[in-house]
Amino acid sequence: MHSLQATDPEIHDLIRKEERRQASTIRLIPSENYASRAVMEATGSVLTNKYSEGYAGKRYYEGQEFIDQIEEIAIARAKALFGAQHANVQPYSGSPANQAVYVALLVPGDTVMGLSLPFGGHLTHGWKVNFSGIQYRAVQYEVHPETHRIDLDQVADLARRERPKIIFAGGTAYPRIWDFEGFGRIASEVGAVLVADIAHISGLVASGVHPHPFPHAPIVTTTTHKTLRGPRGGMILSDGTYAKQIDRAVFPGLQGGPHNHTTAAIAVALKEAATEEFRQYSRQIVANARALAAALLERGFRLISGGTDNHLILIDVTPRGINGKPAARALQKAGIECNYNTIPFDPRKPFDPSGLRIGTPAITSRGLLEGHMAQIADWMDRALRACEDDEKLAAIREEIAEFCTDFPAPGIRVE
Ligand code: DSN
Repeated sequence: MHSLQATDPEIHDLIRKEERRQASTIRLIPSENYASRAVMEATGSVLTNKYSEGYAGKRYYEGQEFIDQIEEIAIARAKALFGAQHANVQPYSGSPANQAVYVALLVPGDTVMGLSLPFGGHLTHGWKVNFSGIQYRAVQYEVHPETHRIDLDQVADLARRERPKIIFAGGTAYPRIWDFEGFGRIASEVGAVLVADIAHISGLVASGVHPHPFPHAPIVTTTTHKTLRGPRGGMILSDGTYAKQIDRAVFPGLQGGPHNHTTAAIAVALKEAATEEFRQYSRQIVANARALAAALLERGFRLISGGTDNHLILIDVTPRGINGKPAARALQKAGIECNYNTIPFDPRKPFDPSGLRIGTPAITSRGLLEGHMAQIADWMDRALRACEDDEKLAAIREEIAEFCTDFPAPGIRVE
């Protein structure tokens, strides 16, 4: 990054520091990953210079001969990887992708249904402070009070009572399999459109490690940077039924020019995700999460729903005499990055909740295997026992930095 260094040493140095931070810590935030060098090269290309409002063959600016090809390649790869009839690769990220679905299918005031945010849903599935809960009539399902799993009977009762036009299946802190087939049956019964938001699990779905939302959900939304390991972006995939409405909602309904550099990087990530190597990576994410969950249980951690089927684990840390926020801070000091999170029926506030959310996509990208998970659980256990002791936390951080040198982070060249 010589040009950046010469033009803006301040920003250059901060990026270098962030690079070293990402390389020398154990990153357990389940929505984060390490994009490949190839993905980042596409993101950092001249495509950022170009405006392309519209869609291939129908743009409002000249000079689209290469941009059109790039977007068409991204669309073709998305359709092939997910078995979709239609793909829109222009949404700027997951929230705009979901917003486009609202604009495509609903008018303000219509009823939508989704998993409540504090129970593991997403802001855009009808949470009260989000556009989805402000402009639409949102009804929210929760998880079962004992199993902490989604209870399809409860979902069906709510859907029959409230008759939503859209039902969202998907979330950000749900460690179990989504039964898209079961959701599809409920949606059909009440005349709702099922939207599967697979942002967290799209890499797992693409690899066949998590059940597929097609044909149960006609519309599937996703980000591209989580388990899919692409650039920060979004996509809407569908069975084609609502293709025109979706395209119109993204542009001109909500967005202007697509981020062509992101579109190209999405195309690269989709090519990477279509390989056997990526399928193996996805299987390893889940194997690592299961091994990490088992190692945490052995050390007395309380896991929501008792474990995991996917890439993430939700921990109630309060039985250890600590809350989520100070626990996340202590782990951060020890070189383990995660986020504090609400747990189902959390008696505490979202900004100071009872839980921690962790996951294995990023560490699996570095090549960590099941055998390494006991070590991570051990560091977490030690860090939470020593949460007031900065010296002990710093010592763990050093051990972790040393450990990380054996597992180079994809996309990062640390000098
Ligand atoms: N911010 C994402 C996550 O961390 O799960 C959801 O949008």
